[in-house]
Amino acid sequence: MYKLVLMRHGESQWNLENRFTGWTDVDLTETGRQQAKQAGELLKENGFEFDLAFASVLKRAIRTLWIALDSMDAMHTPVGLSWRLNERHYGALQGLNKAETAQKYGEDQVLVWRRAYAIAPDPVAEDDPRNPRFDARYARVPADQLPRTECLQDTVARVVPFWEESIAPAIRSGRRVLVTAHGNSLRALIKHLDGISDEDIVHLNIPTGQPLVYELDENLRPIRHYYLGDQEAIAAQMQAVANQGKAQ
Ligand code: DG2
Repeated sequence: MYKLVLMRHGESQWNLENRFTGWTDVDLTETGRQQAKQAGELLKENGFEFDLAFASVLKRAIRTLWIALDSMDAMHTPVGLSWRLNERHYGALQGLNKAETAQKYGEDQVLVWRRAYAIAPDPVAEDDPRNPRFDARYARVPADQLPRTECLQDTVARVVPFWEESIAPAIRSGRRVLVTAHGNSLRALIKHLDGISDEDIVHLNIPTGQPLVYELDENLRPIRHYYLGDQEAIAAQMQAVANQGKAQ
């Protein structure tokens, strides 16, 4: 049996301000840094050690990983960064406040934009500074793969190849792997791992800074999964994520 740990980054500045973030490279808040530290401590207390870690190329995920590894006294852990683990590109919504957007367009529309599997928000314009083609870190990504908006289906389409080509082979070779990424890039990966339907994935919300352990069989099929830590607090955090799209 293999164990894989998935973790959404700690609270970011735009999580705190309740703004659609996507590929915007915002940093952690002080709370987010504390969450990352506590997550590392929790992993250590529970006997977890890692041979390899992966993160997106966004600093909220990278810093979460650094802080968690630091608090495990494991900063020597090799790290692989990939744009494929980036958050879903939230298109023209990036930067807008989620509650204000719900007041303007209605909660149902915001739920569609946040959670519908195959409906993407409007894209940013070709010359919009939020277009990733202006960001040097994506210079080597083929232009036709760089998104100007994404739905979860699009995110699945770029996350799953990274799972197949990088994460899964590492696990199969016996390496103990930690992945720090984002609410929606992790929802994409979990949808694939657990075979969750397009309808049911709508209800999955991932809390910030909480290690999620997946036990996998020899074919890397999930046997069970569980969050480490205070289960009531985690359930409340998941509900709070769901509520971020409410008008109030
Ligand atoms: C959030 C997820 O991403 O937002 O892009 O706003 O995980 O990087 O903080 P993260 C964003 P929701 O889809 O939950 O609204």
